[in-house]
Amino acid sequence: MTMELRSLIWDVDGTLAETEETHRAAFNQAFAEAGLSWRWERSAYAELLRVSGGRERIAHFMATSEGANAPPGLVIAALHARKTEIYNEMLASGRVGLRPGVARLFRRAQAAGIVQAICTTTSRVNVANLMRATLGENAPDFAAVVAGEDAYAKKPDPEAYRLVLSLLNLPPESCLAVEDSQNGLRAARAAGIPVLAVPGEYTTGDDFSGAAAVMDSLGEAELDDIRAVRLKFLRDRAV
Ligand code: XBP
Ligand code: MG
Repeated sequence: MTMELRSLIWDVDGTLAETEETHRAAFNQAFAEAGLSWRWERSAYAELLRVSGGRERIAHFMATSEGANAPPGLVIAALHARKTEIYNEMLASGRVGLRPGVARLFRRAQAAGIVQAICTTTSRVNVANLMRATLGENAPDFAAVVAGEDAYAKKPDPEAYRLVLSLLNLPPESCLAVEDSQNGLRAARAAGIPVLAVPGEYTTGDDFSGAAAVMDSLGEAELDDIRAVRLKFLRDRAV
């Protein structure tokens, strides 16, 4: 068993920041601009979030919702590309901040030589702009960033996490993934990675069985607490 924590692998949406209300607003603005009468209210969006990935979410909505008939010629990729532009304008306006404790743990991990990586379903540009808008020059040096465009299958499929592990060249049990959702937890666990779950505003009701620990917030967490979560998980599994 690798005793030392080698890498923290961070999910983005819901984990680093409560971004989903901004994603939702961006989807709705893109729909309105395209002349669509679709509007995703909060309760409907909570259901739609079970489908990870914005393009996949739109396709699922079109396939399953009455009244979601698209006009001929509607291209989901183009609609989603416009949503991404709007989302990034919203990020640049400073409306999204990091969740409590995230910036401190970034700094602590970097100082301790723990490799940090990103494993997300959202686009690479969204990750870069979230970091720019929140931490600017002080964003950590991520050793790997695997984003929505890098994997064929999105979470809960483990493909993105497996890709992170191969880029880091680390065994799964030497890492800890930090995730806010059941989809993310399942993806990381299927890749063999212990998971610290930090449910967010849309995911408090998710089933986190299989997580090494569940914390409401990282606001009070120190690096030793994070290390202890992984070690306890590995020890419990070994007996
Ligand atoms: C959560 C998601 C994303 C966002 C929307 O990603 O499922 O799809 O809701 O982003 P994470 P896009 O893995 O970071 O929790 O529209 O860019 O897909
Ligand atoms: Mg998430």
